[in-house]
Amino acid sequence: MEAFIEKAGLGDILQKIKNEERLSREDGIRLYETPHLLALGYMANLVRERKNGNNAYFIYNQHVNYSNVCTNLCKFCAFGKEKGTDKAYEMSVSEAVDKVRERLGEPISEVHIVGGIHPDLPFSYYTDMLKGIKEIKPEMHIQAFTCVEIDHLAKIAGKSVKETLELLMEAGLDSIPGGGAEVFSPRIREKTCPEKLSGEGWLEVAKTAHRVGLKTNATMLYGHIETIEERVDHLLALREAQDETGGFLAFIPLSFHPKNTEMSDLSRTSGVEDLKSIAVARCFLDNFPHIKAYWVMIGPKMAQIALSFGADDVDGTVKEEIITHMAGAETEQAMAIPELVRIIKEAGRTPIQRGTLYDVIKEY
Ligand code: V47
Repeated sequence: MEAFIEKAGLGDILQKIKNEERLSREDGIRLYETPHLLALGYMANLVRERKNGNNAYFIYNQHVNYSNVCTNLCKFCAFGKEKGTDKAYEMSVSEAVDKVRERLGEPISEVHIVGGIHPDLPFSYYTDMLKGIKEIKPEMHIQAFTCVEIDHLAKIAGKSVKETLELLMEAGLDSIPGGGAEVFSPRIREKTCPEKLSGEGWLEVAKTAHRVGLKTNATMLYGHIETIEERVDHLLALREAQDETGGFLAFIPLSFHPKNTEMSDLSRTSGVEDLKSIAVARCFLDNFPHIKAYWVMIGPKMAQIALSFGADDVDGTVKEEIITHMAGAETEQAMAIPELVRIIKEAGRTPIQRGTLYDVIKEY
């Protein structure tokens, strides 16, 4: 394989990876551009096994999308709806808490809560939801509100982001999911989500969260109108932020789903693009402990193969995924643990059921 990588013109990058040297922006671009998928995968796997051995993580989690009402109405999103329109919905605090109550009998360790940028729900709605969940299940880890939502919550609370995060933590917030990052490039944001918090703003919220002791994830929405350079710049910005704070747990590339969006003329991402996004991220983000292949977006079969291309996590049981399914995902809305264990074992990896912070709950 190493002779093959040499022949593919990537020998210098292989050397850097073996020596644990940091890749440059130019290296990142070359990795995205290479047609030699196996060469890229081999290098990503070296990093993956160095960092995570043969472990492949999953989590017993549940998603709750409390409302799709959104003032941002991003062009790539099929989930967000204007308030008062046909398909707009919002749960009351007790309806959101009931979503957790309905499944109290299951050993779910994490609830993942996100919604749109709602124009008039008060700050107390969010803190009451967190408190309500902790009241009925104190041990539940609450991973909630993207950096974009946190920025909005600070505005409605009339407080700084730091103070807002502290209030949310007091109410029960344990960590922050990686959504809303999209592509940090101002060009892409201007064209696809002009109303949304800027890339710089997103990174500032994430770093503030890290400084008050919250772990967060990071994502990148790929496969629409972004260039390879813009993808690498996104990874660079994340790597720099991680150097500063060390608070990111996992990076999750999100494959663009065009159906029912204003960008529905675009195609779905290909398998090669999906694997490249995982593998380049694994090679480039040398300071991120985990790379997640989100089976809901790329399908369980691709997530399984991704475990040999840099990924060490496939997300989890999920249940009731809405955001990707509104945009045409054909995957299931949930996966049971025996199925997650089976696909991981068949990939030759050791299935580890984890908690949110990658604490080991059970090895299979
Ligand atoms: O914030 C929106 C993206 C995100 C589309 O942190 C779309 O562990 C594809 O962030 N096609 C929500 N993507 C999902 C997300 C996530 C999922 C799983 C785990 C974690 C984690 C985070 O999905 C949104 C947005 O960036 N998105 N529309 C679309 N049409």
